[in-house]
Amino acid sequence: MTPAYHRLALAIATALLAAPALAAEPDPEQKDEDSQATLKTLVVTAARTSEPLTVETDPKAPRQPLPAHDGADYLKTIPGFNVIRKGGTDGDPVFRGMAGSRLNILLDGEMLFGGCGARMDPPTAYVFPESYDRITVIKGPQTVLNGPGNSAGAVLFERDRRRLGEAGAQVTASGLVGSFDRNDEMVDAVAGTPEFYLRGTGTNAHQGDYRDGDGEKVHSQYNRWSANAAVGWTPDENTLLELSAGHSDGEAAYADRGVDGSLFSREHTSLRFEKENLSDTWKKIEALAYYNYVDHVMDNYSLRTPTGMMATRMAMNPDRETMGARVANTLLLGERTELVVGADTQQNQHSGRMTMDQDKMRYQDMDRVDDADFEQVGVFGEVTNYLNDGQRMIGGLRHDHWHVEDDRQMVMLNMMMSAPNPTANEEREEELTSGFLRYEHEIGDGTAYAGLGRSERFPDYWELFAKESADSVSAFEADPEKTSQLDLGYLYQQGAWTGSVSAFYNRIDDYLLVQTNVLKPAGMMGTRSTTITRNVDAHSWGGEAELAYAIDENWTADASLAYVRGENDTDDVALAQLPPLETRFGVRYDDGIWSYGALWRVVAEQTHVSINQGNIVGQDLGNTHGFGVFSLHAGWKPLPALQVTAGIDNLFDKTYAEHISRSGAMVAGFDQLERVNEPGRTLWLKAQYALE
Ligand SMILES: [Cu+2]
Repeated sequence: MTPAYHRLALAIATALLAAPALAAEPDPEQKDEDSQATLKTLVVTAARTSEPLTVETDPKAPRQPLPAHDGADYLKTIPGFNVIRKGGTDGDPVFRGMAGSRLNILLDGEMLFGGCGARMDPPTAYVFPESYDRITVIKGPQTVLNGPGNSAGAVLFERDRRRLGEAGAQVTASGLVGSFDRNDEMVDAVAGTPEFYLRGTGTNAHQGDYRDGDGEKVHSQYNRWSANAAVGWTPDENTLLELSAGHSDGEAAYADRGVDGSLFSREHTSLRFEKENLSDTWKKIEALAYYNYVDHVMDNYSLRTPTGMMATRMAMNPDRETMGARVANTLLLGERTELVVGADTQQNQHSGRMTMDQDKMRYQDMDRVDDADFEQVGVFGEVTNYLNDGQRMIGGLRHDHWHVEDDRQMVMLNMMMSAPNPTANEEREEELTSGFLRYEHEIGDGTAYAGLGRSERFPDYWELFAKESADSVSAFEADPEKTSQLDLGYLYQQGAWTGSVSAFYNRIDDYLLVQTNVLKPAGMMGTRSTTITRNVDAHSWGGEAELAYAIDENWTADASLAYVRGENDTDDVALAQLPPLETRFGVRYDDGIWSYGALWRVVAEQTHVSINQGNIVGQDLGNTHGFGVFSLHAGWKPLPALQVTAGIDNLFDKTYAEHISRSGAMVAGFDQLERVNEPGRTLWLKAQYALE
């Protein structure tokens, strides 16, 4: 579907779905409650920790700074998160300095892996946040319910599903305009009866090339759209069966490399079944089966002009097909003990094809060649035991079986050279165990917790297939990474004060380090430079702290801090790609109708670096200076269901780059940047409407 066609389809869908909504007679009490739930926070500047290790945030709420319409940028308002910037969108989320598959990203329970060997499409590149109802972050290896390997944490993008109280419809719509030709549109509509519902969601987002504080243009334009439909059957209060399907696509310019993304297509289908209160003991069963297909094209001609060494039109077209399923049962074992027990599995197949001259040989006419096949089956159990009203013990254990096949006959050493794959057709199996135990205690007006967790993470596609090893052109034999972590924290709420501290210390055995600019002998050619994966031992520690104070009924002040420090113990150097100390100060006025506020984000210098070392997304480039960014926002809520917000991000037009962002590439028509700079002064205006 072309974007124009898509926008038309979106407009028609809105009109059709809005019609019954206007006719439906809403229950005034319910309306009020729901509208408040939908449009509660005016502008999110720092999402708060709600319970031990958990941060929940509403993706439909406006946030500052204005995020790109993708999953990674929305996480930036959560202390501890950073994004490795590559261009205008599709950045990689990093939590406490941990990137890639150290952070499990689940889309309504589905596992999704990008196709790009050069990591242009992290899972969050396929997320359209406003089409979800909730983003939840669970810090640390302190749950086993959300798939294998979440050593740094899990991020859940979720939609609410509930039985409609009466026949009718609910529509939420929003529109946003901003600097650099930015415009976003979203509509999310549910219509039905108590027995059946139909939900349709559509999003569209566009941004032109932004300018940094110096007025320098950054190659960063993008277009993204998504369409989702779900049909649900809810025969009674306790039962839900839903079939959903969706398609999304986009294109994005990259400032950090020689190609852009001209296709980010995702097609998915899922079937889910949920039943509650099956018996006094069996409280719930959830079952999910899903299919995800990701098709990605990167080229040097769709969004730029091929020049220099790469003057021919080149394209690469990887894809990945993922199928998965999950079942979980919640059992009440006695009055004080709850057990969640289940299993999950996923299988994914990756393939690729490429052309060095699209004019002579189109990639579309070539066969796709399989290179990697992953299979994982896991079983898990998590117990919560309420010792008494103020004390809980929570523990979990999971076991994963992995089977991976190396389908590559040849390994590409660079665009021109390839070598026979020494691990061609090899298979490997791995049995991995993860678990945790946590104690939570309510003391006075607060909750304290301490947890010990261990996560065994199987290497991902990028570590295993997209890199070489130190002594071979294949890294297929890299060892799994083992993280042992202590999590400590305290949440506090009394009178006008709210606060929390989450701290961690970990030891990581066989940390999968990715190192660039490694020289290897190349026969007649002398040496060549390559990127390798190797296992090292490491440790890291740090945490986040948040404090908010309600000055009076309308005024609130808040502050947050995030810090992480780590060492690569094998090489006795800094653990690379760690963001520097970051603080945020906010002040806000909100009388229910009018609101305004300010955000001052201050980031320290970072000198604790290891050049050329890092993760599957980025490597350290060197030290960075600190910076401060000041932003203002305002909101108006004339009706419970209507809200208009606006903001000026980076008011003083500061030129700066995040420490972990990628280095700038040579792009014809653009100045090369040392790092991909963040946008300069950005104005935005957003309107949201919730109709029942
Ligand atoms: Cu790519």
